[in-house]
Amino acid sequence: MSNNSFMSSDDIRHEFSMAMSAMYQAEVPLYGDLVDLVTDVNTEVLAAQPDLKAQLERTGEMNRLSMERHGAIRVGTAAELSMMRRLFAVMGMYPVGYYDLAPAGVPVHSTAFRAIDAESLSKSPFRVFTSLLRLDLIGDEALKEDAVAALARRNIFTNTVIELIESFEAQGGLSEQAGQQFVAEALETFRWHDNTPVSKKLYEKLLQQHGLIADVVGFKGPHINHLTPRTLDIDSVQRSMQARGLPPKAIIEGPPKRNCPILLRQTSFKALEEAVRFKNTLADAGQNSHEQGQHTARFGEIEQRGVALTPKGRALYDKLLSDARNQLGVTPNEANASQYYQILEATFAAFPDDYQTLHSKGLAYFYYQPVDNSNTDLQLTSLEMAESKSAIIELIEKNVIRIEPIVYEDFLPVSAAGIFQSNLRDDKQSSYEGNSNQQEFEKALGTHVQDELALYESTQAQSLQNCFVALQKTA
Ligand code: OOG
Ligand code: NI
Repeated sequence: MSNNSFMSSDDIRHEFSMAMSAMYQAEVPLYGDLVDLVTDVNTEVLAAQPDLKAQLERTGEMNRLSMERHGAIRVGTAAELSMMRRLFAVMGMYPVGYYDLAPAGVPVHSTAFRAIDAESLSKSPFRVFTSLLRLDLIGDEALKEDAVAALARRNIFTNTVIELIESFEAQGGLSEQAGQQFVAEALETFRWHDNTPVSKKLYEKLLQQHGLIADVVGFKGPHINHLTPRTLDIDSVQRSMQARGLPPKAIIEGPPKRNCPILLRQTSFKALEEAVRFKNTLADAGQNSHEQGQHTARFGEIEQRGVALTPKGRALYDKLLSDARNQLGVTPNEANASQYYQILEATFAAFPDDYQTLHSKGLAYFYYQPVDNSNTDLQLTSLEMAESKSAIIELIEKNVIRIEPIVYEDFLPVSAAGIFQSNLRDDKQSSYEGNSNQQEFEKALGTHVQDELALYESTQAQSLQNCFVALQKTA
């Protein structure tokens, strides 16, 4: 088969994200309401802020806005994680970043599977935050054995999807027909099952250890636990959620509201209590007398994305966020939400809030785009110019080139922990001892995770090069 007849990974990812969204809307109708709310708010924002609309057009984000979402799953074993990596690779999604959530009391470590180059991202920015349960953090040895045994008994992938993954790897692609079949088969892994493969007794023991452990070990597979559309005004969505019957979590995670959004702000509606039927282990099995129960795991989330930060910008963000949290003294919650926002805003006053300063101080990543080369007396004969920050700033001031923010495509560990926690029935432990273990994670994954900062750096460098090439052509 020639390469031309393969379905592109970007198309497979796009189809998959649409199918996933349709499935989740059918499973969790409130998520459909959230998508409608976000669409309404985005339409209003774009109408009211033509400058923002123009900016999104120049960065290629306008087309992807309505299809933009991320999801999250949790897996239980190294074998599951490594097959998940191979499954996502069929869709052009690769592991980026390492997130250690144990210090925040969530017994997982995670990565995000996503497209990595700017062109693929603009075709479909779908990402999946993927967590591996850390059974090594369970203290109760007997329970740990039961959990390991339960996980060993389950198979979260269909036989057909595994065959399709193998054939993708062998041939370097899938035909259109095989690609469509892949989408349908891969979706099965993320489906919700209300009948569990464990007894109520085991489920409750797992739950007592941690809600997350019950959510992973107690189920047939890694049901998608939320999907997250992207909004242009998260404060407005947060305000309107209650009125649409979507109970919002107490606070918006991440940086405060700003003129120039940075990184990522997130909020969610709280997880539903859902009826489940446990595996019957009673002597009178076979009479359909399943024990009933409730499980809380699935929710809806929204996010507002801003400019990606350089290591220097990120260090400042981390410092200011931790200053604000220390000043509050406790984990932000319903009772102290407005006090927390006040502290957060005051603390972040130290973070420059215009793109020119973010650029000149090297705090954020930008695309460079050609504007007008006609009335410059500058000689743009060599790419050496690109080496000199002051030369670039001069060109920006003379309106020869302009900067546009490179959007942050990743996640934030403190925010992620807040999202996890607000959707668990109770969180007993405030932090786990035990070192961050990226090596263990990568061993389970079967590869290294990519460094997100290197990806932004190279996108920025590439755009500078393209910009100079374009200017030289018109010079
Ligand atoms: C993942 C929570 C983290 C985010 O957007 O930061 C997350 C989970 O609940 O499995 O989705
Ligand atoms: Ni999320």
